[in-house]
Amino acid sequence: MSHLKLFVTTLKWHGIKLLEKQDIARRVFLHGQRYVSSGTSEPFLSASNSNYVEEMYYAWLENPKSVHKSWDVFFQNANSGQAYDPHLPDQLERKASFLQSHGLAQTPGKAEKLVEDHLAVQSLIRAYQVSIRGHHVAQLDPLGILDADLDSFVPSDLITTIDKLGFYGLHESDLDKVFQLPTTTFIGGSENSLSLREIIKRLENTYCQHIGLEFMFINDVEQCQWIRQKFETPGVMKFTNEEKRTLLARLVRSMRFEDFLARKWSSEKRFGLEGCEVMIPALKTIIDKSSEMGIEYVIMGMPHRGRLNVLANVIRKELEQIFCQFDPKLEAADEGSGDVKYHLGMYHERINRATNKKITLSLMANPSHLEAVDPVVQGKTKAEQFYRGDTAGKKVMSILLHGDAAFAGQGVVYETFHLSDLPSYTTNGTIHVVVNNQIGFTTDPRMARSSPYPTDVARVVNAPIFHVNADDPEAVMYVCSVAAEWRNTFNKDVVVDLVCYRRRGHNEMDEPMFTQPLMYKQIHKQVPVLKKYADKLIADGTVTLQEFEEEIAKYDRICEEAYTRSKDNKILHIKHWLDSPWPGFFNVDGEPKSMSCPPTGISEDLLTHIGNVASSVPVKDFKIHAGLSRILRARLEMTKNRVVDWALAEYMAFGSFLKEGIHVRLSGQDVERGTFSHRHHVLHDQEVDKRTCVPMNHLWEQQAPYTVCNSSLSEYGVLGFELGFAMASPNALVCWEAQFGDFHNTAQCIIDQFISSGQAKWVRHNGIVLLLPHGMEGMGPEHSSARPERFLQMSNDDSDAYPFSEQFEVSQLYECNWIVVNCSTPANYFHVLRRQILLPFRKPLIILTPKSLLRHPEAKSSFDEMVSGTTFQRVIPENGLAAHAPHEVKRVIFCTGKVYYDLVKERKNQDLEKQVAITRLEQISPFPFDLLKEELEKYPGADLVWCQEEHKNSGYYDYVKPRFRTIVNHTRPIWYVGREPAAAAATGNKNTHLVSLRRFLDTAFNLEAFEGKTF
Ligand SMILES: Cc1ncc(C[n+]2csc(CCOP(=O)(O)OP(=O)(O)O)c2C)c(N)n1
Ligand SMILES: [Mg+2]
Repeated sequence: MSHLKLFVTTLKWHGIKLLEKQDIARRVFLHGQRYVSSGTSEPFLSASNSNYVEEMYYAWLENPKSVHKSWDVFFQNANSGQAYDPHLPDQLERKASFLQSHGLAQTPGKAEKLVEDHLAVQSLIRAYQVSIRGHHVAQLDPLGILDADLDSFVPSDLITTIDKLGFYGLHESDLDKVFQLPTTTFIGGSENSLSLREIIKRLENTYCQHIGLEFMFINDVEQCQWIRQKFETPGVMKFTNEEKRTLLARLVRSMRFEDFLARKWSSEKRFGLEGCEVMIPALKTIIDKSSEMGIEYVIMGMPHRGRLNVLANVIRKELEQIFCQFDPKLEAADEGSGDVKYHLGMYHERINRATNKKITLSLMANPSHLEAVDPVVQGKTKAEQFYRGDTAGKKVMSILLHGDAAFAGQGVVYETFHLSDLPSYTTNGTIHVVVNNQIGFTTDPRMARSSPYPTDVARVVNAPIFHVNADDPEAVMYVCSVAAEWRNTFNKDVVVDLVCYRRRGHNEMDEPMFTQPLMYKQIHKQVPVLKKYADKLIADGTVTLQEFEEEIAKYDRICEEAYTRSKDNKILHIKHWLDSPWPGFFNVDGEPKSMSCPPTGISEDLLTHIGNVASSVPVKDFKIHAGLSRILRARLEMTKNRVVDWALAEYMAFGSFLKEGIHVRLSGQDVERGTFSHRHHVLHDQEVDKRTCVPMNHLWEQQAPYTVCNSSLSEYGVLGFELGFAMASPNALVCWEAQFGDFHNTAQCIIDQFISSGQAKWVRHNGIVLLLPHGMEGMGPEHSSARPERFLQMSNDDSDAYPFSEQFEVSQLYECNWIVVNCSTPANYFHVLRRQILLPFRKPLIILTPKSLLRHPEAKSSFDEMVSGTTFQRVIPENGLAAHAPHEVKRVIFCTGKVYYDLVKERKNQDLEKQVAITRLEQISPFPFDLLKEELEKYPGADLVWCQEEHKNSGYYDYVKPRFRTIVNHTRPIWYVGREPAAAAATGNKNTHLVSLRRFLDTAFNLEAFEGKTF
């Protein structure tokens, strides 16, 4: 407003007399997107039909680039408060003389009033449109007791009563005056002008009824215009009788399903949807509309509320499968923990009745942890798009459902939104549906968030937000269909906020009156939406009472019949609830096709070829940095010498997969170069901005694609995303790398709830690889430990038993929940990556990766260790002098990872190579009982030591100790050598670090250290 006033004042001040009514009509208020198309090409003083300051000003406000540069400069000056900028009067004077020379000078008072009135009307229109305006007074709450935005304030510039006209300098007498409408509104439909009375009426209709729109923060004129057109155009919300009847039938299903469950299992938790039954037709509308526009696959993620209803009435899971879940005697057919019924996923292909097209629907299984599934859904969606070549998201899309409290409170929502527009993470628009029942468990919104709406987080990505009163089913359907169109048109996220209520307590056992007495008094009086809508349709003759009752009876019958059938179901097959089947990967019973793994080595030719490409710049006229040239030369040299370092070993593994048609994706913070500047998978032209080259994608003419992508600075969101990506196909190696291993703890929920336990809960395999840089190198409490102890503690292999079987190595991997490795050689890193795909099943793989070893001269491997026939070594036994005379060996030190190199050096320094054997544990979990047993038995006279550089209460000790003791049948001790227990993962003092290293190395080679000690 202040800017407008400034312009009006300034115009007056210079005595500009302009614009008679007809000219305004003709020249100024022509409809269409004039300022976008012509405003950009017409300079400040030559505009013939865009010479209206205010309109340009609005256009400029929305997008400075949409107006000519001269306007831009003009408004910038004005906007920065330079009302008396010497240039401003000049410009206006020049403009005035232009207008006069074009015969636009008019009687002063009249013209000024006219301009002011038109400006006022435009301001008024904008006030309704702009965020925190119209939706502020919209009647969004079906209960009518709370303001959906936690604010009872009505903006003073909204005309909700006629006396507010004064705010704009308008009077009641102006109400019947006709005003030209600006191009930024569509309330006129085909008319260009309307009376002020009609303008207000239509604005209130659009913005202040059951739909509240937030979109004016979007700085894209086209998108704003699109939304205005969709909602402002008179008569847009008309439904045919057929559509109304379908809507009613869907509401019947939604409501009667909940009623049925309540009747049959009145004391069972189900997190009913009562109070938001409209969600079912809402989702169906989104799906119908999207299917109509070409979508073939919809992937959904949702919390507890209404989940069973979605399974029954959206995905169309057989009702008996749902009902039998309520039987406490149902036996589980599958191994693992299983999960409660409102967490299970589902995958279903069917014909969409509205469009007669095939559609696949998948609801992802999820844990209780609210919103954790969001990035997982996005990752899976991205993968499904990727494998279909659906780069624009026209075939596959995701829908995410949220609770109001969780949407506002959980940070992963924000992290997920920030992935939405990143090239390697975008799903080309997600439709978010919020079940905004204005409560979270027992907590009031006023205590649950600091933002006006639960949906404000979506504003960070400029997603439009459509609030809608859930007791107005037609408004909801309209909003949902616009949301689907929006996604299809702009491929951006959109939020539908279903403002509703929760008819019962948090779950069916809860008493809500303890904490929300007034709200629930109102809720108890609330007429169910189905009744309200049915009454309306019966009253207007769309359906008869009899038809309505028949619809209800029909669905009730369907439920009853399914209920009877459900009693025959005695066994629960969680496999029937898989959200991501992998056709052809397992045998018909869902079991692995074998229990063996072929050797993981590759031919020498392949190694050489990959090494050569990894050392080259495979595109012409591409100038790389001199430092990088040196690195590539060193790679070439290594390839010639048939050796690899860590980075080259990784190259070999990834490259070999690409040849075999296995897609490889590496994601995480700064992974393209590598945190430690060792990887360099993306080359950057030093002379052409943003020109890059990924040599890995130039290995063969026919190869699978390699995706390497720096992620946003998120762990929870990005790891969840990659986990979801890995779910889509078993034929891909999907790796997530933490910047430093310890940062994985901000993604702990994904690790605990999905990666560690996902298969046990949901019989769903996942082969994701976590690369966690780890090592105690004096870098301080952080940047040191990837916390291997946490992964090991969650490993499910039994410390007290090792069931040997024929194919122990592979079957042990099959039984475990994940694999934890710490490789000490590049070759072994290569093999473990290769094994990940060559196994006949998928398991998450946690790799503790090195930092200083990346450049350690000893940490290199020969091609001999990687060629065909070679395999991953779970244990690398001592093979030096000690191994040749094992009976003389006094001590065997078992260790893992980098400390091996410190130990070998120290042993040499102390000349103890005959007395001390050092054996490396490369696969820590599942524990290689078989190999270690052999190794232990080889040195009968030696004492056994576990040495680690981590503190005693961290690292591996607590995991390996009971397992070693099991192997020796508790007859021999396994002594600990390493750092003392500590609260912080590492010291921040370099000297303390070195002193403690010295101390434990001394103990490791002090052959009397444990003499006389008992265990
Ligand atoms: C991360 C997480 N924290 C806490 C909980 C416990 N919890 C379960 S439901 C719930 C309230 C959810 O409120 P809202 O998101 O509004 O969904 P509603 O139940 O109202 O549909 C809470 C706090 C949880 N499941 N997940
Ligand atoms: Mg809620």
